Amino acid sequence: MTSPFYTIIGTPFSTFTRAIALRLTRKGMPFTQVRCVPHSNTAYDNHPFGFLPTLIIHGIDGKTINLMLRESIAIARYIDKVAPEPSLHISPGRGKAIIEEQMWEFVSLLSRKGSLLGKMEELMANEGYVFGSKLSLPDFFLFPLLADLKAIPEGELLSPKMLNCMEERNKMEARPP
Ligand SMILES: N[C@@H](CCC(=O)N[C@@H](CS)C(=O)NCC(=O)O)C(=O)O
Repeated sequence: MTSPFYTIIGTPFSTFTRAIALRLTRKGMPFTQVRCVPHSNTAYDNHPFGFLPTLIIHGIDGKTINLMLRESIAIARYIDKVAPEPSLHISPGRGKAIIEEQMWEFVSLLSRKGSLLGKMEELMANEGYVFGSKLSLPDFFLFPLLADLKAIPEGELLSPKMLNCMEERNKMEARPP
């Protein structure tokens, strides 16, 4: 058996790490995970600020490289490049999306101020997923955040739209990629 080509550095409790792990799983890309908390020695060994996650790409074009890739958006873009299918990009003209860049815009805003869920909600469609009735990349960033909130008392304040989004996520996890 060949070893997985990728390693994720980060505890599964990290929302950003979970977003990336979910994405790799959805794309059928095997990986190993080194569990560590932010600002631990392992985190600093792999990230200049000691943040999570880092994706270690062990090989490219048959050459061993062990490249460390940081920043969830950069990692998500790399995953999409090497595994374009199943596509998780939004389709302009379908659902709420007009141009594809809105997908990266949503993820970037969420990464900076994910706590302002009310504001994020204003950008979302009304049919289950972030951009409409089709699962797309931003959902992978939103779901771990909602799951964390659901687990604490503040979760009671989640709006019907966000709860619906959680519901869709549960359905997604119940079916194969
Ligand atoms: N911009 C980074 C943010 C990652 C991030 O904030 N990760 C959290 C863990 S979920 C972290 O390491 N926080 C440490 C800190 O803020 O000091 C990314 O997109 O990967």
